[in-house]
Amino acid sequence: MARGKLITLEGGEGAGKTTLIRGLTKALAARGIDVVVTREPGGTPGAELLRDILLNGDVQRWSSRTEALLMYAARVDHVERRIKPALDCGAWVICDRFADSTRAYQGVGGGLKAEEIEELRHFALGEFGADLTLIVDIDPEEGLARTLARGEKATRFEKFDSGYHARLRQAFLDIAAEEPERCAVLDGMQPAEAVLENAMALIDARLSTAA
Ligand code: T5A
Repeated sequence: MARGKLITLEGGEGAGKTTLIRGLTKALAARGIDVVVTREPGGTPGAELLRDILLNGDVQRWSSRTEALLMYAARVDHVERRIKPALDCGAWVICDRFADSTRAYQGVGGGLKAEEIEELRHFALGEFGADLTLIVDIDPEEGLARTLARGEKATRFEKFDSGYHARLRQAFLDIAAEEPERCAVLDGMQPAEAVLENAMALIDARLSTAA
């Protein structure tokens, strides 16, 4: 059986990743592809426990270094117990955030050096990585407004100041520019239907969708 594909979605707060994943899941399933949807931090029982302590509580609850280690502890559990087994069964895994979020949030946002995060990534994952990364780009003010409009409690990361969120946006765009073979940028300010259409066009161009 052919190995599945790993598609990761990245971007700032409220960019529309979860909404896009719903559309992608339907569109790919309609082609007969077995789709597994998951998220980070989280995706396994152990990683969801780590998600809870990472996202809730005081903004300064963890240093960036501790956050990076906890994100990677969750990620290793997720990759070993959920993502790799699904790929081995031929499923396409769509993951809401992955390693680029650590580069952006704990690296550029939190002040850790890119080399330190790269060492951690290599120790944790070796050569394992996404086949395609869709970066949903949005004005951070709009993204935060969308998340606040849902009326849910803000996560620790949403409480950081606007300068932090502007740096994150640029960090994701820089990652896309550094790795154009793996990454593509989508305009998240467009209506959700247009974002989905553009994402499917990229998938068709970059990945074989023959089930
Ligand atoms: N984190 C994560 C790190 O710091 N390091 C790491 O290594 C990792 C993996 C996760 C947090 O953890 C941090 C980053 C995050 O802060 P989360 O709650 O999962 O926390 O946060 P997000 O991933 O940002 O998820 P959100 O749900 O907040 O945003 P989404 O999924 O991008 O957006 P979505 O689809 O839920 O849409 C938000 C709202 O906008 C509407 C939707 O209906 C919804 O109400 N919407 C649109 N409106 C207009 N036009 C469109 N195109 C729209 N698309 C969606």
